[in-house]
Amino acid sequence: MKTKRAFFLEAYKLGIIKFGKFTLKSGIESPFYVDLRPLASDPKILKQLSNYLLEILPLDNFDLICGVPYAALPMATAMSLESYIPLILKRKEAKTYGTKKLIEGLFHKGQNCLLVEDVITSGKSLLETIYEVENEGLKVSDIIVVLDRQQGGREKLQEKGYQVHTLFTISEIVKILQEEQQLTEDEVERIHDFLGGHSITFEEKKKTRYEEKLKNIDHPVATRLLEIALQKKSNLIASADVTTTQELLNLAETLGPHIAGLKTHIDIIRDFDYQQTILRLKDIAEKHDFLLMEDRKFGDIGNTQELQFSQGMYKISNWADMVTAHAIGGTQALQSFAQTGIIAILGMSSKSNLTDAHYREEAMKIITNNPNVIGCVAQNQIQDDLLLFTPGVHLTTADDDKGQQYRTPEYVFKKLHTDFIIVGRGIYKAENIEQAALTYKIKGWEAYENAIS
Ligand code: S5P
Repeated sequence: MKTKRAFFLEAYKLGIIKFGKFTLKSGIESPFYVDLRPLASDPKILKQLSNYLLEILPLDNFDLICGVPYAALPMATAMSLESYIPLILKRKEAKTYGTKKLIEGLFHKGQNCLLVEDVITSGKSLLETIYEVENEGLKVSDIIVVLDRQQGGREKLQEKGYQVHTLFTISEIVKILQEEQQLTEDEVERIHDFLGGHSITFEEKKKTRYEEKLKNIDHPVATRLLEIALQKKSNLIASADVTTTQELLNLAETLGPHIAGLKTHIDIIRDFDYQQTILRLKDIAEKHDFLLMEDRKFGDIGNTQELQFSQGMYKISNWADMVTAHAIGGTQALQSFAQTGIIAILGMSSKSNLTDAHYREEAMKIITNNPNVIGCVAQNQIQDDLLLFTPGVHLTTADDDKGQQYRTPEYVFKKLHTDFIIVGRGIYKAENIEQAALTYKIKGWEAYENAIS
């Protein structure tokens, strides 16, 4: 069996939990909405689910299985099929004719019946079912629940002496989704406030305008980048992941008028030559007024980084306006880049990366210590006195087959409050690269304007 986490992520794709603003039956506004019924529409998932549920139960204790109508009925049926424990069926209302039975199937008094429930909130509907099942002379000792919304139901039932087993709690799920970068920190905070019984607001904080950022950030490179963005109405940084000097220069020349910056991986250029590659690139950058970001992602001790930055054939220190660097080497290591603007790698866009919340928190302490760090590469909101650069942006959000995860410009400006989008294949792999760059420029700017208003 796959891990519980992998199973959840697959099931999540069926749309069983939604995040946003929902009014519950009780009138309360909730930041999430759970409906596990779609699980039954995917036989493979339903079968797997029943096995996960059976795994956590003391199966020898039960003579019968009964689902709380309706959502848990298919789950109870699947569990019965997998475990050979006989199923009984509880009606929502007793028949008004014939036997007037409330419970259907074969059973006799004194048997112990396992109850199955999809979601437990206050526990009220479960208590009703328990009462009705017990009324037929059956015994209920255990209840299995797929998802505990953590709103007191479980405790209430346990106080009454019932053993409640749960496969997932909402906190567990929120943690998984946060780690998978499916939820923003704002959303997570709101959910925790809600679960903690605190009042919540759904107003999203507006993104800070570039003009405001200009006032808060005083590094000359950051200032320049923001000025270019405002003047060109472009927050686009094109990622030039091409492998020849000619392709690199062509991209720079064609995209130049539409971009605020060009991001290079200079070590992938096969025919690199300082004169031919760098001096010409520099000229184009000057002509079209964009900045150069060398995405070297430094990650060594200070002395080595200093050498990698200024020596060798690339001589990055001579030409890059900005460089990317990991904070992993610590505070002093991050001081290797003189006055060049540092973009610290805080969070990565690739699947199963190690930049979790703890890593980011520790990295942030190192980053904020360094006056040359002008911003971060990240997939979450960051503080306002830094610029946020977000790669993994594409208009269609299907991931690639090497772990890259994509989001739309709309999403990253609205949810992450990004300042600059970094787009690679969405542009340089397009049939018409200039048209593609223009599209990303316009979409990026529209998304920015929507996020600030
Ligand atoms: O977390 C990251 C950090 C970076 S800098 N994820 C990324 O994808 N990048 C870089 O952004 C990556 O090295 C590549 O150059 C670019 C994304 O390219 P795309 O083709 O997937 O848009």
